[in-house]
Amino acid sequence: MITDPLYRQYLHLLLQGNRNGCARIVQQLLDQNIDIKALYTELFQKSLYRVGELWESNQISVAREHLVTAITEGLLNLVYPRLFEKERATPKKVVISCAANEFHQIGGKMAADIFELNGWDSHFLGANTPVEHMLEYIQEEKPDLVGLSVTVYCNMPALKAGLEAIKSDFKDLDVFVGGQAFNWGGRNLVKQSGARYIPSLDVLDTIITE
Ligand code: B12
Repeated sequence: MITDPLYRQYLHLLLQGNRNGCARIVQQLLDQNIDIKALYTELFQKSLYRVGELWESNQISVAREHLVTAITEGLLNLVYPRLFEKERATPKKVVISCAANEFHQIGGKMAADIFELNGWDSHFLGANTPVEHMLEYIQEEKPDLVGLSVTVYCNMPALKAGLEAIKSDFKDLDVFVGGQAFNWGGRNLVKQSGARYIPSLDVLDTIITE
C-alpha cells in the first residue's frame, strides 16, 4: 500500500521532472516487495490521472505532461527484474495492443505486465497498431489470448473494427479489452463481439490466476 504522503512526494518530484527522485521512491517500494498492481494503480496511474486533470485545467503545460509520461514509462522498466525472475515451462501467450489511432499505451503495457507476472509470455505491441498488421501478428504468433486497450472514446469505432476483424479471422480466440474509454460507454459493443471487458488490473489478475 502506498501512503498519501509518499504519493504526494512522488507527484511533486514527478511534476518537477526529478527522474532520480522518482526512481528512488519506486526502487524503495520494489525493495520492500510491493505488490506490482498497487505500484501501478496507486502510484503510476493515480499520478497520471492527476496530471491529466492539471493539463485539462491549464495548470500545467503539454510539455510538462509529456515529461511526466516519459518519466513514468522509464520507471516501468525498473519493474522488469520482478517480471522476468521466474523460469517458465511452456507459458501461455498473450498479444496486447492499443486500438488503431490510440496513442495512450501505458495502461496496455501494465496489463501485459500482469500477464507476465502470472507466468504468461506477453507480447506488447504498443500504441496505434493498424488492424491488418495486428491480424498478421496474431496469425504469426498464434496467441492464446489477445488484449486491446482504448482510452479515448472517439476511438471506439476503431476498437469495434478491430474486434470484428479478430472474430472473423480467429473465431475461437479469447479477447479481453480495457481502458478508460469504457467510462463513457461501449461495454455492450464488447459483449456483442464476444470479447470481455476487464475493468481493472485486480480483476484481470483474478481471472488469469483462476
Ligand atoms: C499521457 C497522456 C497522453 C499521452 C500518451 C502517451 C503514452 N505514451 O501513452 C499523449 C500525449 C499521446 C496523449 C494524447 C492525447 N490525449 Co491524453 N492523456 C494522457 C494522460 C495524462 C495519462 C494517460 C495514462 O497513461 N494514464 C494511466 C494509465 C495507467 O491508466 P489507464 O490508461 O486508464 O489504464 C488502466 C486501466 O484503464 C486498465 N487498462 C487500460 N488498457 C487496458 C487493456 C487491457 C486488456 C486491460 C485488461 C486493462 C487495461 O489498466 C490500466 C491500469 O489500471 C491522460 C489522463 C488520464 N486520465 O489517464 C490523458 C487523457 C487520456 N488524454 C486525453 C486527451 C483528450 C488526449 C488527446 C485527444 C489530446 C489532443 N487534443 O491531442 C490526445 C489523443 C491521442 C490519441 N489519438 O490517442 C483525455 C481523454 C478525455 C476523453 N474523454 O477521452 C485525458 C483523460 C486527459 C484529460 N483529463 O482530459 N495523452
